[in-house]
Amino acid sequence: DSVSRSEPTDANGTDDLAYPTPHLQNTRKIALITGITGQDGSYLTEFLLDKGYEVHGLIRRSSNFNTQRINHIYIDPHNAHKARMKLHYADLSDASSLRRWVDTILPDEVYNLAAQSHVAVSFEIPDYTADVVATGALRLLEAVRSHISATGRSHIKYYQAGSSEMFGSTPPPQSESSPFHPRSPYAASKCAAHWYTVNYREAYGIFACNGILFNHESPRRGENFVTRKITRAVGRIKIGLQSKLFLGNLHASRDWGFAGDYVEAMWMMLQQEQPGDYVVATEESHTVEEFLVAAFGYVGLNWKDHVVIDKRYFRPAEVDNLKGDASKAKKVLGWKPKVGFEQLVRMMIDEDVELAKREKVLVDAGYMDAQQQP
Ligand code: NDP
Ligand code: GDR
Repeated sequence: DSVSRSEPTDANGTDDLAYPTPHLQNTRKIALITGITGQDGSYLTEFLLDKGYEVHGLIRRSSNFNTQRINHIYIDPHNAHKARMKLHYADLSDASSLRRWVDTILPDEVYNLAAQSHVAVSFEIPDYTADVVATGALRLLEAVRSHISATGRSHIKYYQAGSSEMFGSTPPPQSESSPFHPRSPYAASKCAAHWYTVNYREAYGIFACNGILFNHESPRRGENFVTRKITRAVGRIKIGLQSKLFLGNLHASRDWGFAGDYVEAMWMMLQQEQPGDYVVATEESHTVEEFLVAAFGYVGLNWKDHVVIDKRYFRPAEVDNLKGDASKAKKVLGWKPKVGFEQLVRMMIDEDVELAKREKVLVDAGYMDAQQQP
C-alpha cells in the first residue's frame, strides 16, 4: 500500500498504546472500531477476532487507562506480530485524528460505537453530547468519504450505532418505519447521526448502515445504567457490603437484550449486498420494577426491603415504553437473540455476586472501604 507508517504518537515514547500499524500483507479483513473500550466495543472485538479480523480500536486519552474491558485480549505491541487488536489515540471531537487513522489503517469495515452514551448525563452536558454523538459521527463519515475519494477504496463499509431512544415517545412496537420523537439531547443527537448516515449513503453511495439497537446489557455494562446498577447492588447486598439502592423511575419499560447477541447483528448488517437500517430488539419489554423483582428474587431477597426512590435519578423528560419490532433483522439478516430476559438477569447477578465476594476480601483485609458504592 502507498500509506507510510506513522511513528508512535506518544511524545515521550513510553506509551505502548498508540502504536504504528504495520500492515500485514495478508488477506485478513481489517475493522476499525470507535468506542472499543465500551461494553459493545469489547464484545464486537472478541467477535471479530474470532472471525479472523485484524481489529483496530480508537481510544481517547484519559488520566487513567480505561481499557479494563479489553485487557484480557490485549497483547503488548512489542510482541506486535502476535497482536491482532491494536489501539490508537483519537477522539470523535478531533476530525484530523479520525482521518489520519482511516488513512493509515485502511479498514474494510468501520464501526462507530463511540458516544457519550448516558441519557440522563446528556441533560447535564448537552453541548458535549451533541459534539461527540452527532458531529462526531459526521466527522467519521467525512473521514471515510474523503478517504474513499482519495484512494478509490469504495468497498469500505460503515456502521452507525443508532438507538431505540430515537423513538422516544412514539408508542410501541417500534420498527424501522416508526417516526422518531427524541426525548433527550442524547436521543436528538443520535437522530442527527442517523440522518447523516442515511445522507452519506444517498449522496455518495457509501455502504453505510444504521443499527437501531434497543437496550442491551451484560456483566460489562457501565455501572450507572439501571440494570447494572441493580445487579451490582444485589451482589453487594447479598454479600453484606451495602444495604440500600437509590433509584429513580421504576415504571419505564425497556426491551432488554444481551450485548453479545447484538454485536453479531452489527456485523451481519455489513455483510449484506445492500446497505440498510435495522431495528435490533428482543420484542419483549419489562419495567424497571420487573427487573428488580427478577434480580432480587434470584438471590432470595425482596427488592422492597432495599430500594429507596431518589428524585435525582428522574429525568426532565422520560421515555416510557420501548418494545422493538425486529422482523426485518430476522428476515433479512437471519438474526435472532439467543439470551432471554431471565437468563440475562441471572448472568449479570452471577458475575456481580462473584465481584462482590472479591470486594469483600479487600474490605476484610482493610484495602477497601465497605461504604464505597459503585
Ligand atoms: P459505552 O458507554 O459502554 O461505551 C462508549 C464508548 O465510547 C467508550 O469506549 C468511550 O470511551 C467512547 N467514547 C466516549 N466519548 C468519546 C469520544 N469523545 N471520543 C472517542 N471515544 C469516545 O456504550 P455501549 O458500549 O453501551 O454502546 C455503544 C454505542 O451504542 C454507543 O454509541 C451507544 O450510544 C449506542 N447504543 C447503546 C445501546 C445499549 O443499550 N448499550 C443501545 C443503543 C445504542 P471511554 O471508555 O474512554 O469512556
Ligand atoms: P436508557 O438506559 O436511558 O434506556 O439508555 P438506563 O439504564 O440509563 O435507564 C433505563 C430506565 O431506567 C430508569 N431509571 C434509572 N436509570 C438510571 N441510569 N439510573 C437510575 O438510578 C434509574 N432509576 C430508574 C430510567 O429513567 C430509564 O427509564 C440506554 C443507553 O445505553 C443508551 O446509550 C442507549 O441508546 C439506550 O439504552 C437504548
